[in-house]
Amino acid sequence: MPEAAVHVGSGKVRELYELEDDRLLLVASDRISTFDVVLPTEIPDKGRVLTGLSGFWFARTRALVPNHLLALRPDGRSTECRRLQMLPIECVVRGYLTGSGWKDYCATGAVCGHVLAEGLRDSDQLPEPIFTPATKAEEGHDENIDRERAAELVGQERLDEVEQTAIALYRFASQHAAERGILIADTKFEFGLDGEGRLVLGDEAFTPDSSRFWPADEYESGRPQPSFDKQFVRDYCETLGWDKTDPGPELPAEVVAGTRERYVEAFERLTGISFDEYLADPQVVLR
Ligand code: Q0N
Repeated sequence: MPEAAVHVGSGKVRELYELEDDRLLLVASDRISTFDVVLPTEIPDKGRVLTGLSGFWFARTRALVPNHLLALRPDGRSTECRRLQMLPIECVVRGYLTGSGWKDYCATGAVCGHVLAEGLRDSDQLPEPIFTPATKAEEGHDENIDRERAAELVGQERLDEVEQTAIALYRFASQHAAERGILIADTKFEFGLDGEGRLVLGDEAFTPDSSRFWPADEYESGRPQPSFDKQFVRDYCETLGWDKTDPGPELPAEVVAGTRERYVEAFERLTGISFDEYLADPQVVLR
């Protein structure tokens, strides 16, 4: 990256820089967050795992919707992207009832205007995946909104297109993942528009940071599920009596090593490619 690269955005664990010719560089760090707090200890190669997975999915979903990916850099953690005009909503698809969807259902019987059957339990699979948009919060939590509010933000026609596209993406990836022992409970997309007003998938796609991955062999509805990737970190944090406010705790070496292994395992199961091969040449995920 050039020395004086203009920084155009940052997430908790990723950074976005300007490149020439209306391109951006998205760089995934090895930072990890839990309970919404970024921890002081990094997970080696986490950013590479997420970048490789995202590239894998972008390459395989191009027929469903074009995406912003232009190139993966040899470092395995940096993606050159097309600069888009981003839509002002978070596009969430849920195949299972958990997290804020479960909370909203318990309080109202509905999630983002989808009225669901009575008597559903924590982590139940939904009969059909549902599109549950949210606003982009600068600070704190995104707020779930109904489709009426989302249509005010992006227009009804565009919203219909986004909903159809997001559900199709979720169906494709969740089926692929389930065949490999990973349930994708829900996932978040960010879409933008290109210069011709075409819908384009941006950000990252179907990574463990943008989705909830659950180990299929441990799935049991009626209770919260273990996280495929972050469960060691959560379990360790729960032993400390930490109040889950910033700053978070340092992680011991065995928790770091076990967590790195889980990220690499998710990568290898989902892509069918060895992570060492990815490190040697990140392009392997695009073929
Ligand atoms: C953009 N964000 C959201 C990455 C995600 N292709 C793009 N063109 C224009 N803007 C964006 C993208 C993308 N992706 C997306 N902000 C700007 C959040 N960021 C935070 C930093 O890490």
